[in-house]
Amino acid sequence: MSADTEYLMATKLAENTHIIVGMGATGLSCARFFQARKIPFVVMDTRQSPPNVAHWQSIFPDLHCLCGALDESVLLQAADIIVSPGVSIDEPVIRRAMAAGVRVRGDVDVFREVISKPIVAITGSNGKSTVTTLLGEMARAAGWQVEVAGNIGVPVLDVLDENGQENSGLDLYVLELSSFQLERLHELKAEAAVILNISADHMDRYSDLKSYCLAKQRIFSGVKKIVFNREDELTRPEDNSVGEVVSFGLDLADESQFGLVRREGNSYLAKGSVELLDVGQLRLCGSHNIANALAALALGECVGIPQRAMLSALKTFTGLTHRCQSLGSIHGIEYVNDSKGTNVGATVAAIEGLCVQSHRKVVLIAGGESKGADFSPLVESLGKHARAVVLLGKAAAEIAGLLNGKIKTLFADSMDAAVNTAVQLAQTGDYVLLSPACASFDMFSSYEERGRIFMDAVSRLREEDR
Ligand code: UMA
Ligand code: ADP
Repeated sequence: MSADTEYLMATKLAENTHIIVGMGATGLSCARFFQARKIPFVVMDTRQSPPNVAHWQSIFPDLHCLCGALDESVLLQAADIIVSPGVSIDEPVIRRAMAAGVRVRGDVDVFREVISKPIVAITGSNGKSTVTTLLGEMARAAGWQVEVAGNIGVPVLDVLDENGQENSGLDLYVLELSSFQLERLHELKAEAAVILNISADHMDRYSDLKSYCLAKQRIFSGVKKIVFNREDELTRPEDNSVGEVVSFGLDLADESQFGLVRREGNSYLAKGSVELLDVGQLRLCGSHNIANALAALALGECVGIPQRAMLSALKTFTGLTHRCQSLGSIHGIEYVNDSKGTNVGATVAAIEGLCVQSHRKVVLIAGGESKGADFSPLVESLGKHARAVVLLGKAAAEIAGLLNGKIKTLFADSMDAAVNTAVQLAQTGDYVLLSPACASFDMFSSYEERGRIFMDAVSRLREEDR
């Protein structure tokens, strides 16, 4: 038993002590916030040796932390338990604390309580970071002061000042929220919110798609204006009585809704039949990104960002690294890094976004940690567009089993080997696409590292060619 465990088990927690569960980025932002506001806290982590204890101790020398299995007797003494997204609130000890009347919530709830400026909230299975960043750029193009935070990598409490207060000059928060963050959120009261799309993800954390959708729907709690994807029923608000509603989709839209107008072989982003921007002027690629652009336009309009600024941002926004990022061509084969394709829906969108209009073929590099996914939609899409598939990581055998010899399939034990194999299989005009449909943690520290290793391998191919 560690000294801290003894201390905490022997001592009654001081009144109003908050417990932070999780020593990741979220936990750290909560600790900084409580310290700034002089609120007593202790921290717990279910891991025996969380990676950054020393870093915490350097910031909070008097820190009390408890690592390993969560201690119910300590949890029951808390004024409030703030649970990081990586820990399920369905953990039996956490459920029992809730049943005993202890408030259990997430960092976004704490944040909501102390801020007053408008929030635009974005969730969905895919496209969240793209739309969040794009909307932030649109607001900046209009000269607004905006904070972009949430699942995108900046914990929401980290955008407050050193006293844990809101910046008074701010115009808008743009928040990317995951199902993990939403499931423990009480009332967000966003000015505008969207569920971009739903496809199965995190099925190792949810009992079924319904409970995953229910978590996503919480984004609409107390919202003023809702944006939904009219081509995806699961993105509609379940509660019909909620605020104003506007939709987006890749079809021709009714008046006041966002869609596409097709005229003389060109497509235009449009509101109803009013053309706003030639799709050819977008720097983003793939039809899924056209949907992302329309969603951002709809959200921006909900909060009053001037249209001219939004269109100007759309013309310059090149997208985020590791998301359908073209690395250029070598001998007529185009290399695309979509390492952020971490679920089946994302990879299907990447393949279809690249191949449907262009009629080009793809050699896909996929595989990794499956998160309990059903790969059958991927197999269907590969049937239409794949030249070959190169598989790596834990899910490789499962995906190969489903492909069942219908498409040429090879295995690789490293990213370098996967790229070298893909080059051999690709023909002029093809894409070599890294879009794993899986998380990266079985072989890499993150999707970023996986993407960087892919990019390095492609750079080496280019150098060898010189
Ligand atoms: N963990 C434990 N025990 C604990 C605490 C954490 O085992 O007590 C593990 C988790 O299972 C996870 C890891 O530690 O494997 C990190 O979890 P965390 O909750 O400490 O994560 P943070 O560092 O706080 O980062 C979280 C989000 N992480 C997760 O949801 C897993 C980050 O999203 C987010 O950017 C950050 O808060 C700021 O809001 C990452 C993510 O992977 C990018 N999100 C998922 C996704 O996009 O699919 C939902
Ligand atoms: P998220 O933050 O939800 O993971 P990103 O914007 O980071 O979303 O994109 C991740 C991946 O999801 C991309 O690499 C692409 O493969 C896919 N994607 C992006 N936008 C969409 C969309 N609107 N529909 C389906 N898939 C998408």
